[in-house]
Amino acid sequence: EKISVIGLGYIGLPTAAVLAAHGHTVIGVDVNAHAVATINSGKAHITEPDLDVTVQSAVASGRLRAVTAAEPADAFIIAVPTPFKDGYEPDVSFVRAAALSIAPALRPGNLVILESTSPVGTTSALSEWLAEARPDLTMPSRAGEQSDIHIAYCPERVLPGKVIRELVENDRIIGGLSDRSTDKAAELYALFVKGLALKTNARTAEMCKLVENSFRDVNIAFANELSIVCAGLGINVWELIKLANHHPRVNILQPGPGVGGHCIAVDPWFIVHSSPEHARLIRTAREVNDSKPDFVMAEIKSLANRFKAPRIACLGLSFKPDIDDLRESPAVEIVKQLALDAVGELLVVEPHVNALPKELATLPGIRLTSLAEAVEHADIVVMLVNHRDFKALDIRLLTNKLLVDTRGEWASR
Ligand code: SAJ
Repeated sequence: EKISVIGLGYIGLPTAAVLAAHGHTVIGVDVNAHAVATINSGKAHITEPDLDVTVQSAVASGRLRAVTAAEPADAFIIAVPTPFKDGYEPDVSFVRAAALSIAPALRPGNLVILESTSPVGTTSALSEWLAEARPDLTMPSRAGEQSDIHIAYCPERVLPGKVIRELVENDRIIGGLSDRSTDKAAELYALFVKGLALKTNARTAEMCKLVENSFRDVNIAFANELSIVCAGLGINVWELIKLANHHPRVNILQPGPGVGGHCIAVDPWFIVHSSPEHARLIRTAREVNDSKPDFVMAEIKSLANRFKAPRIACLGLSFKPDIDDLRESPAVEIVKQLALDAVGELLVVEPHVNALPKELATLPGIRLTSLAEAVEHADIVVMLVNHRDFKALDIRLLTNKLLVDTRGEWASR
């Protein structure tokens, strides 16, 4: 079995490497020549625990090879980004580009799987794009007749930081455009997945992925809203949540500085866009989470006003603890706004990066430093990301400092 993975990013590369580790021949395809060269030299161009070693042995064994143009294979797995445009309209142009790139390589009997988070209907659009490019091949239909190509939607649901393990262990949703497509895709995942293969149709599978992340977003919004309400009422929200969660049917998530990453803050908009009048709760949750950084900023500013030349330690930049991913991070947003508003001297601590990201590096009054130095010199210490290193901080060092604790690390002790 020869499997081609289109898009060698946060999902595609680990998937390609894990398939190769299970003894399959994998061709990874990416338009980024630098990524392709890096992978062929046995390295990963993205950071994820255990990914480097998995890629290295996959390439060394000769089972994983990266290229910039699609080649014939038995199965194609598409894992390209699906961002949104202005007005929150999903942008599926990368899926279309991937479809057009594999079309010339398709042969009867091939299986095409879409893994990218996608608005409902994208798998069926994918089938139409392939049909237009290859009128000589028949595409699957629900009517059940035989087709040359099998097509299914199978969302990835791995958690950044645990990708290699979750790729193998998580249950998979498998939604084909025909029953035969669903079965074919299930056979493919059986090659490396230990979790269950849950079969459905493509539209339900597409919606399922969006719903999982929206569920989390709505629940985090509930926690974030509570944190703002409680601040006004003089109640410690962390203690409150701990107490409420003793109820057997209550499980409130943790408030934070906002919701980051490229999934939970994006996917709910796909539902809102497809059903703007009815997805009211989902939209409001997005707005609540998106506005949380402003609340944190206001809190920091009001403390900073007490000093002539405030020095502010900002602990953490990544979008969640113990990873180096700064994409869509509320912590970056908050630090950036503090710098733009010249609120004070900013001592930024982020043990997972060697330099400030570009958007921060050019701003005045901001520098990356060590935890010890930042805490020692700061008037105000802001906990933005509860990294392991920060949790281990001796709280006696914080005596006489003003604290803004967005993660409940100190406030909940
Ligand atoms: N967060 C909170 N409070 C919480 C939990 C999370 O503020 O109680 C914040 C985090 O700090 C972070 C954001 O939410 O900024 C998202 O973090 P996350 O750990 O909830 O999720 P992601 O974005 O790393 O991964 C999610 C996962 N989806 C779900 O848990 C439903 C993952 O399984 C998906 O595969 C991934 O999105 C994806 O690719 O869609």
